[in-house]
Amino acid sequence: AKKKPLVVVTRKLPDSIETRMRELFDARLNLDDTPMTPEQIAEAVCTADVLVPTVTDMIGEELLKHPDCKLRMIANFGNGVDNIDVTAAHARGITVTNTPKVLTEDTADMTMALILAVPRRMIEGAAILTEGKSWPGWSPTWMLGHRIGGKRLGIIGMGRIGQAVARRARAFGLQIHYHNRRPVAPKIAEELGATYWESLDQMLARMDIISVNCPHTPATYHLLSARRLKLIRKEAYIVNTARGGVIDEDMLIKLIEAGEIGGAGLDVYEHEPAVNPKLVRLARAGKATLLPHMGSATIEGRVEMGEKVIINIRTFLDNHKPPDRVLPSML
Ligand code: 8YV
Repeated sequence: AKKKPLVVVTRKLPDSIETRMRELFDARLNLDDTPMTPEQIAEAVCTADVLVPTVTDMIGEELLKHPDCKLRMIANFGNGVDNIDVTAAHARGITVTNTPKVLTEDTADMTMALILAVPRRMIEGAAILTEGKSWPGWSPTWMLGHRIGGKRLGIIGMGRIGQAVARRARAFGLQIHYHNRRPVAPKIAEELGATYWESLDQMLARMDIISVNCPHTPATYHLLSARRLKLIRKEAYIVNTARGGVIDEDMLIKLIEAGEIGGAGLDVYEHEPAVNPKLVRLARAGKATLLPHMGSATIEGRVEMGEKVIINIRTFLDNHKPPDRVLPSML
């Protein structure tokens, strides 16, 4: 019988996905989910035909340029591919795929949840009851947040997730503004009632809530730089469910501490899984709501991501172009 291609999966995946992978491939799975060390990943790159990494695995140029690298495909379990040097992979003829679309709605739900939770102080309020603090009882002036309806939401990155956020936000009465490399199709802009800002600077200076929904690429690293963060209004909130590296996190912290930005709702961080203790302090002071990278964390979503990975691998091994190829020109 023909030797099955070796597929190395770096993390534990849903059971149904692992079962299917075992049937289809010579699958080396990670059943106890201990993250692979850089050495183990380097070894995998030199033995596997296909690698299935996640956001926690850095697949850099050095690994891909290694003379013993025999990888033919990197089928990322995740939408964002900032963990992979796509250009280096491409230069070496390695196909890269991701798992778009199946996590759009889940990520948009979590973004909307933060857009609601931060101004309305939901997590702060919940903590009063669950962390054994004393509740003085209802009062007309206690635990007041800010109204959502009528406020201006500025979405940075109007791709699939940004648009799904806009759709939700519109139902909550927010005014939709966005910055993107180019405007969305007029039909979509009309459906979303969305105003395009070519200038990110100008948009930032006028928004009540800012939501980061763009990919992390070399071009968007610290897109919200120190200079741009200073343009944001004092009362405004920032929500980030994309990637921590899009925001200069140290400056964000400084500005919230100084009362120059109202607060933040974050699902992602610059140095995951480390979370800057200053952010935790801000959260305790009711100035930040922090989630541990849960944007796409639904059982349904993770199974569908796994199914996408399998389709991409099978199509590739059948010598066809996989549906979710990522090319350097797309970044
Ligand atoms: C996952 C994500 O948490 O797809 C992404 O870009 O951030 C999430 O779906 C993770 O990336 C899985 O690798």
